[in-house]
Amino acid sequence: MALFGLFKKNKTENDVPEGPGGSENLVESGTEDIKEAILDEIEQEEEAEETTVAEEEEDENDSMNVTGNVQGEIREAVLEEISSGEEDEADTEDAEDTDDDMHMETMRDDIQEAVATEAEESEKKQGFFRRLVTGLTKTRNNIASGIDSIFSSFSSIDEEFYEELEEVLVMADIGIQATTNILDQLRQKVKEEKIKDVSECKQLLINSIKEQMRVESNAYEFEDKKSVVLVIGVNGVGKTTSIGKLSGQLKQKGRKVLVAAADTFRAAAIDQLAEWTKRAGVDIIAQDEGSDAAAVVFDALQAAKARNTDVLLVDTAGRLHNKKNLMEELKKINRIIDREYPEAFRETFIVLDGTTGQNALAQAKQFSEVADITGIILTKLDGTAKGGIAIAIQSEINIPVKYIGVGESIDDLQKFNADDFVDALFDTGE
Ligand SMILES: Nc1nc2c(ncn2[C@@H]2O[C@H](COP(=O)(O)OP(=O)(O)OP(=O)(O)O)[C@@H](O)[C@H]2O)c(=O)[nH]1
Ligand SMILES: [Mg+2]
Repeated sequence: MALFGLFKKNKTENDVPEGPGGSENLVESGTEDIKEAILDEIEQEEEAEETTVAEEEEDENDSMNVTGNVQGEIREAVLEEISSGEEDEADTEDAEDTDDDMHMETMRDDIQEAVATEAEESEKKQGFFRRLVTGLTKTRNNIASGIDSIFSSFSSIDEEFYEELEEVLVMADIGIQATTNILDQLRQKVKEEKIKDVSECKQLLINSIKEQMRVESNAYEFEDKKSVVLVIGVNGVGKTTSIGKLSGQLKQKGRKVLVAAADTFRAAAIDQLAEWTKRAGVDIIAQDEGSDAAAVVFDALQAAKARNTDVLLVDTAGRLHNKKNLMEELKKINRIIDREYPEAFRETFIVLDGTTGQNALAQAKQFSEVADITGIILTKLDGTAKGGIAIAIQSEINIPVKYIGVGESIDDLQKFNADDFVDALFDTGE
């Protein structure tokens, strides 16, 4: 891979770029050269790989027997055992075959494990909801207390009532457009259902917000396909952390995960990702600091195909939409994925920092002009007063929020659930 060395930048302590500004230099020269060179490389690599692919695939197939579908099979077997467990147990007592005894022992262990896992999962879910409720405390104070005071001070549903509601929703960062949608729907329902009582209106309002935010059921298709997930966004929003968390969760689900360290600007960025992948127990493809990001992606794509990877997660450097060269780099990465792995299922997640409110909305709009964004990861919802932004994002740019971050540990990235979110926001106690 000496070729890629050509594009490495020799750095001193002082010229390590801090962010998008400094990093532009890395891609200024040689975009086309790299592309051409990569094409040349493909041919050579393919020849070399043909021999290794076969070997690796064999290995991978073996390991898939352990890590791939087998968890689901164990679960099914365990569930079957649970229903017929007692009968089988009686049989085992009579049987003299020690193999059967051992088999039952294993199955009993599996059952215990499954029960423990269920309990753990339910506890985790409750834990998550509690975290969400806590994380949304400030937002809730913004929205719910304002709404409560409107509902307690108005006795009839009139124009002034709607105006006050509008003000509270806009103040909580829900945004003008989302607020208008929510209130239009509310007005319509109030009319249709001939509602006169203000108190009956509150649940309608909550439902109307939930409707705005519902995520399509096929939103997580990528988890079960051979997929490439590109993760983009501005500096410090939580891209690397979210990839770390997601890789751990996918691995726990039995998926074969590979992570590409395509943020090559700082050694620290690569180290940070390596640390997460170590914790998650997944593989990483990385090159030295200063390497061409597209080359890392290229390598990762080859590795993903050769290793029969299920999900390839690509971490990228933080970039501002107005940094032309960085946006070009992003387009190039996209092209390489399209060309090298056209059959892969594609996801492009933009990570947005929930604490930045309307700014996050602007970022999503700007990035969607250069990338085909398929989902949003909204981070740092723990401890922000601006959680209403999730609602604004959903309705204003029509890109679903697929994950939310409510803390820094591996379980703190959760699939977005509109009902949970709005319940936590209004703390309806349901
Ligand atoms: N409280 C909280 N902190 C978070 C969350 N997600 C990320 N962080 C923190 O935000 C900081 C930045 O996260 P990174 O993952 O490094 O962000 P990044 O987008 O990769 O940053 P660059 O690579 O510099 O562009 C870290 O300290 C994370 O621990 C979250 O959901 N909640
Ligand atoms: Mg990062």
